[in-house]
Amino acid sequence: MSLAHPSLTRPGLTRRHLLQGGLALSAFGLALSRLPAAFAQDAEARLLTAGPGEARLLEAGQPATRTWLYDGVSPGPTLRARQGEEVFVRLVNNLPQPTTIHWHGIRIDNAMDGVPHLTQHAVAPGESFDYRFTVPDAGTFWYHPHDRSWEQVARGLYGLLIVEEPEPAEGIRDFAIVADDWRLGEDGQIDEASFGHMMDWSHAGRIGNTLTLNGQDLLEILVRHNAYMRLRLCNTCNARVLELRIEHPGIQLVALDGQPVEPRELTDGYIRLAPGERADLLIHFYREPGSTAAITEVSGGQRLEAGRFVYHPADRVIHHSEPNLRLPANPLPTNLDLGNALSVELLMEGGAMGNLAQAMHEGEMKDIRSLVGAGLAWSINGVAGMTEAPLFTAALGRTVTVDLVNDTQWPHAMHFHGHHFRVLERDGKPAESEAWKDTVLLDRQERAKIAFVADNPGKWMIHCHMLEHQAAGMTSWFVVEA
Ligand SMILES: [Cu+2]
Repeated sequence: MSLAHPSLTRPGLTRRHLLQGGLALSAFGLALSRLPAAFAQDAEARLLTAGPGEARLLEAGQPATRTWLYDGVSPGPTLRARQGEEVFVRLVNNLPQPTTIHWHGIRIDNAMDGVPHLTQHAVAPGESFDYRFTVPDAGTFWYHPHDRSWEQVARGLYGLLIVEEPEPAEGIRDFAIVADDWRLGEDGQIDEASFGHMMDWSHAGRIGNTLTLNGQDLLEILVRHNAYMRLRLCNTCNARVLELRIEHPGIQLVALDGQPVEPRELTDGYIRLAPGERADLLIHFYREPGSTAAITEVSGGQRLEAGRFVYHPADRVIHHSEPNLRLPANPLPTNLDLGNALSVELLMEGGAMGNLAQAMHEGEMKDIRSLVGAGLAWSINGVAGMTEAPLFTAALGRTVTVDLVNDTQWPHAMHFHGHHFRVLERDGKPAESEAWKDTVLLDRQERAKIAFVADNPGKWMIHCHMLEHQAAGMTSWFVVEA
């Protein structure tokens, strides 16, 4: 029931183990002589293998589902690192198509951001790629492919990257829930026929029919009376905006998108998470032994029980001192110089029931009919898909404000790479939350003004995290000068 937590660094790893790792890699067609120099220097790469596998997503007695997985498990292994440490992961691609890994929410070295055609070549089947970067912020992050992510994420490729604070809180259990909605056929297998279907791409995206928490149909988490838990939630759905309710009183929200927030109590245990978003919660299980608390999903207008906390019938926890989850701030650049900001407008158009008549694509103006023919349905500032030139270029250290305008009939979860931003306004009014985010949900016809300090040099994606919208044109990029 609980996620495996293999450590990223393996102190016990010896030279002999590394050699064996190298030999294993050569079986995939990688000549030993082509291994990077770092490998020969006793560096400890953690292998992470993407490949076909099976997952038991459904209740007992139902067939296993053929999926694509990291290291054969769903969700992929939870990677853990200490804040400021180096992460060194060797992605081995055993998939039948190219792939990459994007480390969502990590303010990363641009070369490690995992975006094909922008920061690296996609990793061909049978090849490997070394991701090596430091993690500046403590918090809850995740990893997933950035090549054909609409297919690869839907098939099960994702996992958490948890960055621990220098001094983890004592007396608080750390637990993570990865939520995904799968689209399965009657046979329990992934509905492959609907991949790339314009109906999904031009509407809400690929909405699944089977919700799992940690790859399980009904997740049961055993807790004890008086226990405290830091619960890390992550929405890895392709497109569903999850509306979760934890039916337990007194739940505190302590972080969003990996960044600490001023703790506040959730109303009725309700939290809404767009694809890609994370929330860290603090729960004190103070009900009586034997109690249960359901975790439900209500976005479809129905109360679907996806998991539950089950109190041990007798056990109680005794604390010698009251646990306190006070998360220290991360070293974000928070000094927004709004007076001298680079101001950018980002207009989102298109989709079903939208008014997009034409858009630029690959340098040509195309009408909606030919756009749809090319699998496109959305535009940013009148352009569908990636452009030669970036949307904007910011000098290093410059504050950037972006006015996001959702002129469509659909919600969009806009994700910025390499930076965290603050939402300053929604529909012209000051935003309620002072959180630092990497993804912001805009409801249909909503506007938001965000701001960040462009302090991370490189080429960075901006895209909708409804993965079908991204694939169908809602994607762009910006440059931060070195
Ligand atoms: Cu979207």
